[in-house]
Amino acid sequence: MITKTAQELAIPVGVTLDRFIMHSQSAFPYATGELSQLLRDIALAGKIINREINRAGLVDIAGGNGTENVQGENQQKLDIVANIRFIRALKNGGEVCAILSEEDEDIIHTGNNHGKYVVAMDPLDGSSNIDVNVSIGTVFSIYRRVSPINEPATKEDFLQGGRKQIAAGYILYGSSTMLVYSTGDGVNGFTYDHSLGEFILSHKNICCPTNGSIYSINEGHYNSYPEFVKHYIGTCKEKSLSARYIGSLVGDFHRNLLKGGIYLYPSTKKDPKGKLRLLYECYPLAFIAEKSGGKASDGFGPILDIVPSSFHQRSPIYLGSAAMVEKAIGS
Ligand code: P6P
Repeated sequence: MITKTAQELAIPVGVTLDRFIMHSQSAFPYATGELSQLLRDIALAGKIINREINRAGLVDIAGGNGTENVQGENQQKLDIVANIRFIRALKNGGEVCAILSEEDEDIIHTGNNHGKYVVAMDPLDGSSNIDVNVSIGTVFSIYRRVSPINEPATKEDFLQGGRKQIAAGYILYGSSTMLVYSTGDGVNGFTYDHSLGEFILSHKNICCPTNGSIYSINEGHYNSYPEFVKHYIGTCKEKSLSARYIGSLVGDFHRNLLKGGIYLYPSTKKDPKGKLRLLYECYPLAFIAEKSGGKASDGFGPILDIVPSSFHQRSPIYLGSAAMVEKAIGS
């Protein structure tokens, strides 16, 4: 039984992430602290990656790594660093029994078979923007494992479906570094204060505006979009909406979440199933969108209702302000 929601606890802006997590945990009398610790572990990895990214222009850590990931995409050096840092932080934290990463084909077993949770993540999305100093981000999704405790995690732990996420969020490495997450009770944003080395509550109970004046899509792929998408783009132009697309999902999503807007990545000839990955990009951002009053669809139904079949499957996505998503998909 929940006595009070985190929001009702009237936690003031300005508190540290640690204190916020502690207050929020007190709203769940039977919480045993493992999820709280897991969130701290993610925040720690974010602080470390933030430091690496800020040094990227100064040390030989930017640019391509000369390797490809499971997606066949050129890995950036920071992709590798971010992947290693997150895996290490989650391993050392002890709460996670396994990880699914965009950078690795298979499940990464942490050895913590007593851990109750699994994490699916894109350690550094938009990393091709690193060399040109455009915002990039980490996206993560947390599930309670369904496989037996004290045994290795199984693929079923990761294929539970979007509605089974118990928490999800992202870290945006931009003009400031922000952690935005939800454990199901509202969405809250924390801005990293370098002088304190702490994430500070700066955006309490984020609500995605029902409508907005920003649409985010790569119009370079226009000719290969489905007709309903071409029609929607036309209506955006008729209404003189603002086209904002930085080629970095987390940055585009975060702006639209705060100001109102829609991000669209439809199926294309190159990516007939869409480009973005369901388990560690679409599901977590759909979770954040829905928990803040927005919507996320694959063009046919809610992203969170898609039944997953494989770790790295892709999906079209229409994500952001509810009224704009509904109009885009013609519902
Ligand atoms: P395109 C980055 O590679 C990414 O996954 C998202 O961050 C971004 O929104 C999208 O792909 C950009 O793809 O085809 O427009 O270059």
